[in-house]
Parts: sequence; C-alpha cells; structure tokens
Amino acid sequence: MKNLKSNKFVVRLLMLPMLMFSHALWAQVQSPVIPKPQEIAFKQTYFNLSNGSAIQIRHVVGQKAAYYLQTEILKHTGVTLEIKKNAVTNIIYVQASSKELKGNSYQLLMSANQITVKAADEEGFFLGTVTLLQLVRNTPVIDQKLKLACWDVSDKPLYGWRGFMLDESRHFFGKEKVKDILDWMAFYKLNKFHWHLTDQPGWRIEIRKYPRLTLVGGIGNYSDPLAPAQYYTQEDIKEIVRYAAERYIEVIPEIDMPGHATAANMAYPQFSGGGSEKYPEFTFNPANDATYQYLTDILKEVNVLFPSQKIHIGADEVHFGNQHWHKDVYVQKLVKEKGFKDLKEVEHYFLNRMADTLLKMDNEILAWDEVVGSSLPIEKTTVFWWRHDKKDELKKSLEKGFKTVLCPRLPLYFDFVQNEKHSIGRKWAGGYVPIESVYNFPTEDILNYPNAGKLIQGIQANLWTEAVSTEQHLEYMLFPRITALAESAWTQPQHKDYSDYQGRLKKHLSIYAKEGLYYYDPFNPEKYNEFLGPVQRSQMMPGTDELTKQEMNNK
Ligand code: TNX
Repeated sequence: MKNLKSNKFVVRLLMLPMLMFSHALWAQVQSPVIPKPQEIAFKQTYFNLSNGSAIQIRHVVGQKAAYYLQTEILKHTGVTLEIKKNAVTNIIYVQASSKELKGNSYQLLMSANQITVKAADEEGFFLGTVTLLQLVRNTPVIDQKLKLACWDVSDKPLYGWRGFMLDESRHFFGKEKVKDILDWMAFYKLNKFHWHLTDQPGWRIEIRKYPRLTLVGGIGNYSDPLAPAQYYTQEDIKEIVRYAAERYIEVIPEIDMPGHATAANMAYPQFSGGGSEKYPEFTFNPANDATYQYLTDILKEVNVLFPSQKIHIGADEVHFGNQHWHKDVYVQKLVKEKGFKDLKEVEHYFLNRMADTLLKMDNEILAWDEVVGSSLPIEKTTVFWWRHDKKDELKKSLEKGFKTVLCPRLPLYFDFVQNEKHSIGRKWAGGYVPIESVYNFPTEDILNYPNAGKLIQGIQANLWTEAVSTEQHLEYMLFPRITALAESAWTQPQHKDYSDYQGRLKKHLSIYAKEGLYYYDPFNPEKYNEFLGPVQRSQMMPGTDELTKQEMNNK
C-alpha cells in the first residue's frame, strides 16, 4: 500500500514538468481581442469552423447579429454557414436574452462543439458576435476551415460614447471610404460616428431648400479651391445612416455655426456675418432674423435625415473671424438693443436661438467646449472638450453639470502625427500623438474631477483633414491608433496593460496587411513612410496655423 502511494507520488512528480510545460504552452495562447474584454479565459480546446458548421437562432432577438456574423464570416473566410432553427452539433448558437446580463453586456462561451453568444439585447448580441469575428479574423483559414481557439468571455463597455469624428469639409472621401471606416469602427466596438460635414472649404450635405449650398458651397477643398463640387446627396446620407445602424453605430452630423461658415457664405452671401482678414466670410450673421430662418430650415432637413436626434452645431473658434461684427450695422444695433457687453454675448445669444430650434425638434444640442460659458440648457447639451491646454474648461463643464465627451487635441486629434519624425500633419508646441498616449488616456487626474464619473459620456478621436488628402493618408493616420482609442473607450482602466495590448496589436497589423491598408507600424516605423498619394504638402494651400516655419524648413 505504502509502495503504491509512493509510486503514484513518483509518477506525479515525473508528470509535473510536463504539466508545467503544457500549461506554459497554453499560457502562450494570447487572446487577440481588441478592445480587451473585462474577462477572457482560454478553454484549452478548439472549435473547428467549416462549411459544415451552422448558426442556430431560436428567437427574433439575436437574428440581426446572426445575419451579420454569417455575412462577415463569408466575406473574410469564404466559409458558408447555414442559419438553422435546430442544429445539434458544431454550431454557433446566438441565444436569446439572458436574465443575469444587462444593457450592452454579453457573454461568449466556446467549447469544442458549440459556441454560444448570450446577451440581454440586440446590441449586446452584436457586440458578442464582433468578439467572435475578431477571433475568426485572427485565425488562419486553410481550405475553408478554421481551428478556432476557444475562450470564455464576459464583457461590457466602460463608456456609452465611443466615438470617431471625420472632417469631410477639408477633404472629401466619399461613401465607400466612409462605409469602410464604419466597418472598422464596428470591428472595434466604436459606436458614434461624428460627421463634420460643413466648414471653410466645402459644404458637403445636400439641403433641398438651398441647393447652392452644395452646388456652389461644395466646390473646392483644402488642397484645391477649384476642385469640382463634392458632397453627399440626401439619398447618400440615408444609405450611410442605414449602413451605420446595421452596425449599431449612431451618426451625428455637425453643421458648424456661427463660425467656420465660409463655404455656406459663398453660396448664400446674404446670411454672412463677415469675417476677418485671415478668415474672410467666416461667420453667419447673428443679428439678422432671416439667418435664423435659414439655419432652422437647414436643421429641419438635417433632423429628418439623422435618427440620432442629436445635432452638433460646432460653436468653435468664433473669435477667429467675427471681427466684422464690430462694424456690422445689424450686429451693432443688436448689441445696443440688448445691452451686450462684448461679442461673446452676441455669440451666446446666437447659440440660445439655435438651441430653441433644436429643442423644438426634440434634438439634443452638441457643441465644442467654447459653449461652457453659455447658458445652453444643461440637461439637453453635451460638451465636447477639445482644448487639452484648457483643463479648466473641462472642470467648468463638469461643475455646471454638462454631459461631456472627452476629445482633447492631445492625445485624441488624429490629424497630429504619431511619430516625432513625421511632418505631414500637426504638431503643437512640439506635441504629437503617439499610440501610447492614446492608450494611456484618460489620465487619472481627469477621472478624479468632481462629477467626472457621472457626466463623462466617453471619449472620441477627431480626424481633421487639412493635411489629409488621400485615402491612404487617412488610413495612415487612423491605423493603428483606432485600436488604442477603442481600448481606452471600452476597457476598465484596471484591465488595461500596454505591453499586453502591444502583443494583441501585432496580430491586428497582420490583418491590416492582409486587407491592403496603408497603416503606420509602430514596431517598424520605417516600413511605410508618410509621403504618399498624389497630393504632397508642397502642393497644398498654405495652412492656417498648422504648418510652422520649422516644419516648412524641414521639408
Ligand atoms: C481646431 S477642434 C478646429 C478645427 C481644426 C483643428 C485642426 C475644433 C473644434 N476646431 O477646425 O481642423 O483644430 O487640428
């Protein structure tokens, strides 16, 4: 008996290194999922995905996610999966709601013969299937077969606002590129697409009542003031909004006012409030009743096109070009009548009138952080904090009780270069936006501001496109920083780990290579350089404040 026991002991002892070795092997299997889920554990087994597998759905909830999964798997692997009500084995089971899960949380449970997605609502199913798709796209496909490593995942988002903004006024990229961006946003669980459609160089959204806005205002871009008109028709907009909705992305249009209105003023000069020497025709006229009627008509058409019931009205940098207001007879009459002390008060008057329009249409008001000092209705307004050098504005926004989205220039403006040596794009007082700084945002000091927990809706990266004129360059600025943005918006700070993320990132770079994206490789900065596409800096119009003398000399 004693012998037997000690024999067993010896056997165990001998097995120990083997066990340890195999454990080490398993441990090396790193999850490729970005953003990192709250909990994820390797199951030490594999699911064979092939044409013989099926997707099973029994209820209406989960159906949309199942179809999306089917299409995406076919698109990226060539594997065709039948959708069935009943199936026994080798199935992906998109199961109806689970009581213990709330809101957008989901579970993905994988075993050798069944994969189950559990969620409480449609969006949760979608998010769960996206995680599965990330696993699929990180697995080699051999003869239309994939050996999927199995994981148990339990997950939910940190923030409800996980945004990306694209400026299509400075350069226009068009429907196909926008859809492509929406696909990638969905892949990284980003859910708000802020669409900057109007600004100085071009007005990009068709307004039926005012056709000149696009026919005239759509002419030109930042590199070429005479480029033929480029814009989205209302049918195009509907198509994009639908495409985004299929991916649980809400589209928020921005119609910038009262500044950045140059393109609109080219089309309808009667509503211009003039500008300054540097920024001619920059503003709408805030003292002309006809301006309010005109802008209300525009916003009514915009409202119908965007089911988000949120319109961003800009309100940034009005002081850049409101100098003419000092001389404008209408504005000066208004100033006297109302007893305004300065032009800032005129600006606030304008904003309040536009807010009335939005509230009547049951829209929320979204605006850049210049509105923090205004009297816009607290409950209905969301402030976008962008001036990283003005932390007091963020504090004030939170103190006053505004819902707030964090998108500080450093580190969330993706028009800033991501490598010190790069020069096409912005650098600000020596500052640029390396991927690590995106990953490390938001910093603790911000999260500890009073009301931060209650009022911060989430984070957003903004891609302004003065210096971005080609699709390739757009990709270069967006990839791979989009992954750091996603993880900062989704993953609880205590679960973030930069070196672990870098391991996962490498796998995603392989996906970009496969898809032919022109991305920046932070592990191999020389791999693709930044000088690309037909429009080079030398051909661009002189910038406003983005090209410093130093940068010009470096060229
Ligand atoms: C500031 S952010 C702007 C944009 C520019 C951007 C360039 C903001 C509200 N206004 O008009 O494109 O800087 O980085």
